[in-house]
Amino acid sequence: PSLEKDFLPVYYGWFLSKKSSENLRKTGQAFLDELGSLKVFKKESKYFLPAEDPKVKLDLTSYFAKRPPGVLHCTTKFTDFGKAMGADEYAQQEVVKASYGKAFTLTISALFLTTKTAGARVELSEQELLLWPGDVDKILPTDNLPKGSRAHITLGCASGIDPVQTGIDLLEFVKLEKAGNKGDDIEEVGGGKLQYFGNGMWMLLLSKKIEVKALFSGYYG
Ligand code: ACK
Repeated sequence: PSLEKDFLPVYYGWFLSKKSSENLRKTGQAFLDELGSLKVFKKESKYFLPAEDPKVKLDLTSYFAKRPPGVLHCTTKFTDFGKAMGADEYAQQEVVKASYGKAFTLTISALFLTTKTAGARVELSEQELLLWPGDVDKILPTDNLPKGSRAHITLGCASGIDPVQTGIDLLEFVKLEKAGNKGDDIEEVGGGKLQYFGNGMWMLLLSKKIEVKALFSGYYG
């Protein structure tokens, strides 16, 4: 019995390099600034405004004021110090042990926001998918979505919202895509094609995907 078994992290994931993290934060900020200034967005901004006071000026930066501290990350498995379902099984996989402390390149294909969260959608490579848990790509037990559907980097959360919501929101987009609701193609903007799925759900498909460097590791609270 090794001492290591007593050390399961809060979560496993890829932690962006300082530089990649700063760049992605800037890109996310630019997305909020641009979206917030668009007429199509303003027309639909009621989802982001308090019902009792819909005339207040919306500032997306202060709306998504809960931003992750430190470098940005892409969670693979939330293990909760070993208390979460499947935590041990995940940690004991050879590929997880062998990849621990290794650097990867993650590809970001889109940025999205809902009334609850703002995030970046991550497109995992075959090799990266080996580190993806089998049980996280669903909201309902009956959901059947491609492996890695949930892969994301949280950029910000609205007041009162926990970061776990970002992955759930992304799954909601994927479910809409799968149901054939591709999202209205709103317009070409700076970074790509902006899609609107209704109910305050926006996604920017990046014309030039972003690559970030990231270390596979664990986070200990
Ligand atoms: O933004 P995230 O992916 O969402 O990164 C944080 C990280 O773990 C630390 O809180 C994610 N997280 C929290 N709870 C869960 C959960 N139950 N399932 C999956 N991810 C979670 C959160």
